[in-house]
Amino acid sequence: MDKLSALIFDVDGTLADTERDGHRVAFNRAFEEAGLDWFWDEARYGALLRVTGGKERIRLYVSEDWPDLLGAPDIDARIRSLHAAKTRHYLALLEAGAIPLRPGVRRLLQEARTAGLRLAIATTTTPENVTTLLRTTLGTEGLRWFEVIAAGDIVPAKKPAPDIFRLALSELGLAPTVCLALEDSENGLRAALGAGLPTVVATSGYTRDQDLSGAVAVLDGFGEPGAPVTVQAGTPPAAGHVDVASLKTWHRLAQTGL
Ligand code: XBP
Ligand code: MG
Repeated sequence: MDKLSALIFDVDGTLADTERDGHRVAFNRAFEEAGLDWFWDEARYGALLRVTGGKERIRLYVSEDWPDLLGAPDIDARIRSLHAAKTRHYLALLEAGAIPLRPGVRRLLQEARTAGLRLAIATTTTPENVTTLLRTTLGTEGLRWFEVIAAGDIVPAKKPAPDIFRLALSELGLAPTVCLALEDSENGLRAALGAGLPTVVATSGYTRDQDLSGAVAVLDGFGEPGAPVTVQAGTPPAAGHVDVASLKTWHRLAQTGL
């Protein structure tokens, strides 16, 4: 049976609950700055989240609400420009400390490093969003905890395609059987499973009602000592919160079913 060697983390919704009060707010600020009367409320953003990638999400919105714009000769450039502005606003939110790590994430990362587990990231979001989130929450030292950061447009197909997880595995030089993916959403779970990765899902505000079948465990977060997680599917963590021992148990169960 293969020993667990590495954890591959998703970012948005997994390391931090970034969507409702982070990315969504940044999109709306970019629209306002561009003089557009576009506004994504929480419910609409939740629906648009079915598409990963900020530029792809803007295009989906345009196709639904402003379909005539899709034919404009400069539509690609306008989407890129809007998304660049959105990223600027999102980075400003991160620098202001507006987006903390989810409870238990810092503890779990430190425990994983102490246990000698290698750490990587596989995310759809823009690379600078990742490095800035890590730096503003874990410091420049924390940024170095991750050997691989696979992010954004670096792959042709975004989640639920497995490309970004396959890239992370390739850069780690590891087989999926010695790794565990940590995700928050159905798109992310499908991507990780597509890459052959056993996957633990910590649902976030927008994802707890999604189809998360195939995950080795589905929880409402990572928990902390004294603040146990609620288990939606799979074997509950013995300690009540996610720790390295529970990750190793889930990894073994994914391989043996026992
Ligand atoms: C989540 C996404 C990203 C973010 C927005 O990525 O789908 O598109 O919503 O970031 P993941 P960008 O869950 O894989 O971390 O605007 O930079 O795409
Ligand atoms: Mg996610």
